[in-house]
Amino acid sequence: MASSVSINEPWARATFALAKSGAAYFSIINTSNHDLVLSSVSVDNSVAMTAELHHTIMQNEMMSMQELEDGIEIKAGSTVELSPGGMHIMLMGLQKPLNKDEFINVNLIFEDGSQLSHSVPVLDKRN
Ligand SMILES: [Cu+2]
Repeated sequence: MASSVSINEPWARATFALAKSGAAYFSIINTSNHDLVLSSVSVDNSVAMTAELHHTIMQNEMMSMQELEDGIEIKAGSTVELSPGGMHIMLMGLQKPLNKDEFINVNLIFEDGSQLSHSVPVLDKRN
């Protein structure tokens, strides 16, 4: 259940004016005694066309990103960190740039159907 999840240090990276995609990060803590799966994420259409769960992989010595189609598992009592160079929320088809000090609302959808909406500040930082 989303009620047994807490989100720590959420942030989205500020983008340049014509950016078509952006990324958001946070730590997700499962305070329950059973495993949870974050299946998908969504944002309002006024922010971006779609949001996906991604991870970063090395492919032919190149960094590339892949969608996590099975979602992200958070084991009972554990924390999973989404961070630059690792797992992240990919915002695709940005409707406007992500400007520093703005907030976007990210909706997390879990395998059991429960949802959690969280406000994510846009920060201008490198990592
Ligand atoms: Cu990505």
